[in-house]
Amino acid sequence: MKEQIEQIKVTSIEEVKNAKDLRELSDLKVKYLGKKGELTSVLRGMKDLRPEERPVIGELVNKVRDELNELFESIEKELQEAELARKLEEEKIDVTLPSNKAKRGSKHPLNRVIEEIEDLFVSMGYDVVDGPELETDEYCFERLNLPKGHPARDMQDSFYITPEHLLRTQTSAVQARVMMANEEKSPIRVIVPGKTYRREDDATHSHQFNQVEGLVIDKGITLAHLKGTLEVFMRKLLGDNTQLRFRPSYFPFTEPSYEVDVSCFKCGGKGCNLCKQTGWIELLGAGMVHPNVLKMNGYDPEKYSGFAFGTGLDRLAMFKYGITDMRYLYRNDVRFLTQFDQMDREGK
Ligand code: FA5
Repeated sequence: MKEQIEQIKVTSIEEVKNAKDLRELSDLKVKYLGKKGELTSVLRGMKDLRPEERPVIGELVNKVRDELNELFESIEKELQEAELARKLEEEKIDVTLPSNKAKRGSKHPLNRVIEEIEDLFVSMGYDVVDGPELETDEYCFERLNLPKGHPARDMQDSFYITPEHLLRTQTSAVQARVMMANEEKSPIRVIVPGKTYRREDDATHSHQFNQVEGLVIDKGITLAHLKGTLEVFMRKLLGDNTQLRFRPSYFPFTEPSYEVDVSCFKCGGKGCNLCKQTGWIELLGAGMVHPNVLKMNGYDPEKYSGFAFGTGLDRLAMFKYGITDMRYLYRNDVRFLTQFDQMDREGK
């Protein structure tokens, strides 16, 4: 048995010293010192020895075990240090190397137009507000004088989620929300930029597009205020020489209602391919807030009047930047999107 223990000692020391990594070392620890390890099984065999032999063998086993434990500890330390050194070497960062140049993004043309409009209206004392894109039938239509079954609902092909919920077809929905939320029924001056949705899809119509709504309610508001405001708005965005033309139209929530055209900023009104030789481009719906809408949303039409307008931001961006297909705005093509920094810099 003594020889067996000596043999275990020699081979185990040899193997432990040659362990390549911590995992191998831990396997060896199990092999020799674990519950079912070689030294432990020697101890178990002691019951078959003669009584006088037992203390001698016991002492020997304990000595070998202590030696082995010590060896394991020191080799473990060595391997840990080697492992750390290897990691440090591998994960070393050379901070003096030149960096990979981070590409700078550029602002989306729609956001450029939205920010320009917001800046202008905030400078005129307006608040910028928003509303939910998943809207109720009540706010998108009913509170705007479009009860269920009204034929003018057909003008806007809609995405209904339930019979009472739809993706809003117009930012006008927020008109009713702002009026209802104003408990004191005090004057209102807001613009509402935001996403809108209709079941349409071609070069000048997208299923998702953006509108900006304007709503002003106060005592003594007239059509002159609407005209003046839209003139400032369009001249700021499209150029100082822009002329406006009001054509009678129909929206259930305004009376009177207008389609507003702007003089073609490409040809100055002479006629070109952009304006289809008419000299005018249709850009806005607008009008004086219908007395029914005021009443339905808590404002007394005998005391208050107001104007509202709504314009498609995608179309504005197309005109401003000469974009020929609305769908480019939604394709995420970097080559397309990065052109506008330069255009804005050059004041185009
Ligand atoms: C309206 O949506 C009214 N809410 C506007 C309004 C507001 C009138 C306040 C009176 C008072 P209209 O359906 O014409 O009106 O749409 C307004 C603008 O949204 C259009 O001139 C157009 O620029 C844009 N637009 C409409 N449908 C689409 C579409 N599918 N894709 C892109 N732009 C669109």
